[in-house]
Amino acid sequence: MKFIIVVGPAGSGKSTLTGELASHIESFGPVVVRLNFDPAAETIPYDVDVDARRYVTAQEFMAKGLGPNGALISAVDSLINHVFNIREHIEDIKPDYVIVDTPGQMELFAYRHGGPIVLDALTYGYPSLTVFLMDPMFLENPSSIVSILTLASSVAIRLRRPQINIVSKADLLMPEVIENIVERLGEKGFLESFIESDEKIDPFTRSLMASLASALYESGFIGEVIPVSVNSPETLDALYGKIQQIFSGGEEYKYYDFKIEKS
Ligand SMILES: Nc1nc2c(ncn2[C@@H]2O[C@H](COP(=O)(O)OP(=O)(O)O)[C@@H](O)[C@H]2O)c(=O)[nH]1
Ligand SMILES: [Mg+2]
Repeated sequence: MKFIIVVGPAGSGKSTLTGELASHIESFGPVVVRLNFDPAAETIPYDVDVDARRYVTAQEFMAKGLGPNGALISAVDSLINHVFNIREHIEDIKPDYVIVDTPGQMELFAYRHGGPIVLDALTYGYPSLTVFLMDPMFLENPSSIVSILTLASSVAIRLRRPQINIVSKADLLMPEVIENIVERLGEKGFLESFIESDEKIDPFTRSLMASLASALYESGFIGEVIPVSVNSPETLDALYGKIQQIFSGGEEYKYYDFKIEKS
């Protein structure tokens, strides 16, 4: 059993990808559990196999007087009391993969303690990796790219798992943007020269961005970024291939160093 943890900002396409990737993997034979791990989810675009809301809902905490954000944080924290039962439920199904659909409030995973602790308890003893979704709107300019990659790196630091960074909803991107930006993000010096080309950035911000970009590249964090659209089986296949490649590495698996060698 292997866990694929789907993380990304609200609306980035996590739930849609959970459903479509599960069906895509199942078409090759493996058994996949779709785990809704969002206690505040209202509508879910796939048939949930195991649902955290059976144990905890954000609504319960709102009924006690918390606002929506506080209620979600408390609900995720209190999932720790139910993780054992959720694991038992999953283990009964004996899946090959579990796809974990998480809430979009990034503070849960990038800054707070509760998110990583609950995910560690959920996946304890099993291989797991993170798929981080970046919405196409974050590719519009160098500032957005550097800031979403920095957020992605915060998640990697907190979740401490191999991480695949993808651009979701790739069908919404012009082919030129995929070819000239997305597919080149992992090339040495690409992001720095992209930052350099934006004349509207003041020198201080430019220097900070260039330093971040270079650190993220040198550490291996900005490597291949995979464009994925749920409307394109080829892109789902590319993602599934990367997932299999990481899991097949066993103890030696790469964390995220997928640097692109320029040919
Ligand atoms: N065009 C397009 N839209 C998508 C894709 N994936 C998700 N969406 C849309 O993006 C919106 C947010 O998706 P959702 O899965 O609910 O995002 P979540 O909040 O991260 O779980 C929905 O309207 C989806 O239909 C995709 O690959 N292509
Ligand atoms: Mg969702």
